[in-house]
Amino acid sequence: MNEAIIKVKSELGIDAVILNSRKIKQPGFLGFFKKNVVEVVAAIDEDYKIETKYSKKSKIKTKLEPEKIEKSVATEPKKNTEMDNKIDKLTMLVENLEKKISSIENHDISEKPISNEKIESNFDKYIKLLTDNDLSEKVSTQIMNQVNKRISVDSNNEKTVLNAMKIVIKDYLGEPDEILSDYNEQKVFMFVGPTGVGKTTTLAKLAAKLSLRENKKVGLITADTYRIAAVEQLKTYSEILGIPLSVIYETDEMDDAINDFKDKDFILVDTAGRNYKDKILKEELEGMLKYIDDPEVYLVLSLVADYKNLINVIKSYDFIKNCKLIFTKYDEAVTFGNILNIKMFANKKLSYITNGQSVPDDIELLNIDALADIIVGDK
Ligand SMILES: Nc1nc2c(ncn2[C@@H]2O[C@H](COP(=O)(O)OP(=O)(O)O)[C@@H](O)[C@H]2O)c(=O)[nH]1
Ligand SMILES: [Mg+2]
Repeated sequence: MNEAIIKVKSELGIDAVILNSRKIKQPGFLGFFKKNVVEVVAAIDEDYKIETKYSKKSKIKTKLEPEKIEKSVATEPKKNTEMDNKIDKLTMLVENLEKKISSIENHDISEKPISNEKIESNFDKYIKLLTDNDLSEKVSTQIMNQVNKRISVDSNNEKTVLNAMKIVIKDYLGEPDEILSDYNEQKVFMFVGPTGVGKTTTLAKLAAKLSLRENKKVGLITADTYRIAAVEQLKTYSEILGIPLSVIYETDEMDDAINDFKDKDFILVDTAGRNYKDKILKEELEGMLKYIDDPEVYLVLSLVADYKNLINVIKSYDFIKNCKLIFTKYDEAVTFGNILNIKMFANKKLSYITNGQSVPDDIELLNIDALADIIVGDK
């Protein structure tokens, strides 16, 4: 029975449910060599999106010739009704299954059959594939646990495993959010993030998209007055694009600036880079946000930054609820695992990726299919 349960687990995953089990007497020569065979019917409810060989509801029958049959399972209480009998058996099977799973999870190798060792070493192989692309250990393990629940991670089905990995990754990334041009009311977008990540450049790219490509009336506001060059930079874009720019020096000037742009479909607000550890950052951004109805905030992050740095940035901006993430400098980055690491850590929606300095061309909506391919090394 133990062997049958392990086989069920390795074929259908730990979510498999035992539907029925029975002992079958095998015919033998004059009653000799008769062996007890155990038949276990198990099923897994596949409401998950992954398409595997066990998609939909699938059942397998496992026949084994066990050397030992546990007494409790083998002895059938005679007085119970058939239903009670089945419930008792089922309870024992579930307990048994739980014991097996916990021994496997506790890496108790002595109890593991060969096939599970194989799964284990393959598991490590795929984890390494993911961590090589800078996915964190935690996220990589999470992905492989999801995969392992659906399909058996053995060496014969690498293509299937990679596909399942991609599906789990895409699921975790989620569909990216596009700046929509079909709002009924005026919409204000605010760009926040550390110094030098590309906020101003990204804002200019999106302003160009909305005004030149979609013929929307756009106004620009900048609150980044700490450097003359920063104002000049946006002023230049505003002149080239023919879009008005309003400069504010104090947070409460936001009110007037927004009112002056009553006729605009969209207002894009640039903010100061500032050291993200700076306490004034929160005061300043909150001070401006309170004048904006239903603002849409984009937190701009550079793909060149390392994981720890990105985590710190996310933490220092966590007072802004519902912001979306834009990743810049795709063209300069070597690995892209951080997009998923940060997505999982921050639980914010992804949106655009920028891939160069050219305004307005070097920006596109994140392609989760392409990213999933890259993360599993299937470029
Ligand atoms: N390679 C590369 N450079 C970028 C990208 N986006 C912005 N930059 C450059 O990064 C630098 C800082 O950009 P800026 O928009 O001023 O950053 P801000 O301080 O966040 O406003 C500039 O030299 C930009 O041209 C990108 O996607 N790729
Ligand atoms: Mg700037």
